[in-house]
Amino acid sequence: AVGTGRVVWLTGLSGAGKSTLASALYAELLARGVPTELLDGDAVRENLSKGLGFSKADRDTNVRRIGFVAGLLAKHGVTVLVSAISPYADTRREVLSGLPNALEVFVDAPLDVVTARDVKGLYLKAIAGEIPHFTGVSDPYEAPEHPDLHLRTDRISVEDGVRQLLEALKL
Ligand code: GGZ
Repeated sequence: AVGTGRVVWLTGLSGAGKSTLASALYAELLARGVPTELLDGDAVRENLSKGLGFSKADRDTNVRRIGFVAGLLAKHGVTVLVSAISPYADTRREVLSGLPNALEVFVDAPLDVVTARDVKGLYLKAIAGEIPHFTGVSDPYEAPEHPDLHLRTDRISVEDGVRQLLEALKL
């Protein structure tokens, strides 16, 4: 029988580098022949969570759906990389504690850094009041207190982040 796959849950602000790290790790795991799937916030919200907004209830629903699918995949030996803001500590704890083999990874860059990067121009709009309930600006982000891995993406490279993730996975 196949073993249980790992779940790597990347949480952090928009623009902190969750998707970048997840896709780089995904490519590396595929190259090594590890069966891997990527559940990325953006893609999930276009499909599995289409129609959900950014209230606490909707974010929690989104996070629980991702956790449910991650559990199904992991049960079949697939390593699952989740990248979603998942801002609420209680909901993360609930979902992660239901996954037997999960790592909580805090993808961390300070608000002033992600605001300065503003890859998609969302922070500018959020600060101008054009996006209500924007995480870190007008909506909460509850950082993990004891993450399995804490990556400061303003201080390390993507390659370094991937190395640390592989190490955390003992790969
Ligand atoms: C936060 C928002 C918002 C608001 C749209 N708050 O950096 P992005 O653009 O590409 O990724 C963000 C994504 C957040 O979706 P998640 O599923 O990761 O969030 S959660 O886990 O909280 O359910 C961002 C964009 O959607 N976006 N409006 N108000 N991010």
